[in-house]
Amino acid sequence: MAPPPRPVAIPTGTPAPPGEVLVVLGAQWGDEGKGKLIDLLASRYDLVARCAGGSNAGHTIVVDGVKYAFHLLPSGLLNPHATAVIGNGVVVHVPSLLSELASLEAQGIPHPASRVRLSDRAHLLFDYHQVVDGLREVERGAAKIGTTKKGVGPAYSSKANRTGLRVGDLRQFRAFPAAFRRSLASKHKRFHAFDYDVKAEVARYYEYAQALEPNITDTVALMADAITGGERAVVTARVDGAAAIAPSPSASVLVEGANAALLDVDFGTYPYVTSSNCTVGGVSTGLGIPPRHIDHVVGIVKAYTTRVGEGPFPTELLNELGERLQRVGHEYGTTTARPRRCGWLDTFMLRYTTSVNGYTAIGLTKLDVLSAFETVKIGTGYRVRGRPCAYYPANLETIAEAQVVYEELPGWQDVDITAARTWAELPENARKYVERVEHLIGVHVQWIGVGPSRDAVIVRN
Ligand code: 2SA
Ligand code: GDP
Ligand code: MG
Repeated sequence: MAPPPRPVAIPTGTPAPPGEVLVVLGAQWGDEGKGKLIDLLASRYDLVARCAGGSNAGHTIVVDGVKYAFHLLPSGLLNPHATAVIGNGVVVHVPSLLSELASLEAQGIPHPASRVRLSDRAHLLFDYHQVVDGLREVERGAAKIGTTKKGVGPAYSSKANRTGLRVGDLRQFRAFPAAFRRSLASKHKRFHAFDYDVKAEVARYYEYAQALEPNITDTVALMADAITGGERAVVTARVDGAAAIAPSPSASVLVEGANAALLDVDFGTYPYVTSSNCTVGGVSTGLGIPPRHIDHVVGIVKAYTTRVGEGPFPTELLNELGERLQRVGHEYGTTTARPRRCGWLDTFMLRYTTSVNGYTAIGLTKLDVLSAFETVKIGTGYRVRGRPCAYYPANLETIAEAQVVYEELPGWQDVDITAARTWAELPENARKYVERVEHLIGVHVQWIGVGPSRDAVIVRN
């Protein structure tokens, strides 16, 4: 049993000190409500950054009744003073990026395009990657993964195969058409020459190259200046023997995880995962931030569990209770509008993702949705063939056959908690649920979401 958590409060009102790095990560199978908490915290940070994934991600933020949907851009862009960074670990579908920027501009977000810095090392995700994503799913048949068909898997394949093109390649456009044809050729060979208008695609990319030129940056250098600016200046001073060198400007950084721990290509329920590292390691590989500079890791946990796509889900409720969670929680994909599978909270799984990500605090979201139940259950462990599992199993068949051990707690049925803004305003049974969850995970719950809007949150220090 984990010891009771020791609160480590992250200040919320004051600006973050220069050089501070805070990471927000999904702790389950995604759609935990990361976007909303990121929006809440973003006003403290100078840089808001994405480190992994692509436009498969979907974050919804509601401000004054207006909905904003983010896919490829960091949700922190809603903070009008923030600069958004798309790191080298992201796979970038340029038309999606441009249309997302145009929608945000149309919704009145101040000059979003001029606030984006796009890594020259990030890989390009082309339309043909999306075509291949669909073809691969068809080929898998009953064993399909249930991808978003946004081309994310095939784009990371091109990267790992070393046939990919990077954002920086747009800058040497003379070499681009041949490299593009070479990259496409391997997919064409594999999938028997699907229809593709190469000439038109190359012409479009010529236009994109002009449009994006002001945004393309060495974001590794940008991060180094932001985080270790002062330190680097001291080292340079020693090397040069110069007496005084002005330190490079430091800035604070909020890193936004996309997708979630159980969708991580290494730690998730492989092969029913996405193709990137959406756990804390992806922050270092996807932005060039050294691990020792990460100050806070906030895990976002939905008060129950959801999953989109295929794969095992031990606490899934394939009954009226699951349908109720889906209906009350409006559990439909932000990117594809697919219904999300629903079930009780699984703290055995959360202890596993805590061990991988090392959360320093937790944001527990959608507690209001549980007001629809007379009693609420928490999965606390798995038993396989009568024996308790000590660690989260790697093997999918083992996860699929696991019997979940549950605790049942009295609920706070029909008490509307959406107007609560303090801990004391929550019904006693809701407080007991939160306390039990934090005890089982072993990490302090600092934020509690009680509704979709920006202000519907209780901050506990
Ligand atoms: P992919 O497209 O290759 O990354 O799909 C692989 C698996 O990862 C899951 N996945 C997601 N799960 C939850 N939310 C995601 N984003 C959207 C949202 C999803 C949507 O915010 O609602 O709109 O459907 C997301 N993106 C990828 C996916 O379901 C596969 O299981
Ligand atoms: P993300 O991918 O983790 O950013 O999450 P999504 O945006 O895909 O899905 C979370 C959904 O829950 C969004 O529609 C949010 O507006 C909504 N949401 C976030 N926090 C809360 C909450 O505390 N209560 C309720 N009822 N909805 C919430
Ligand atoms: Mg989402």
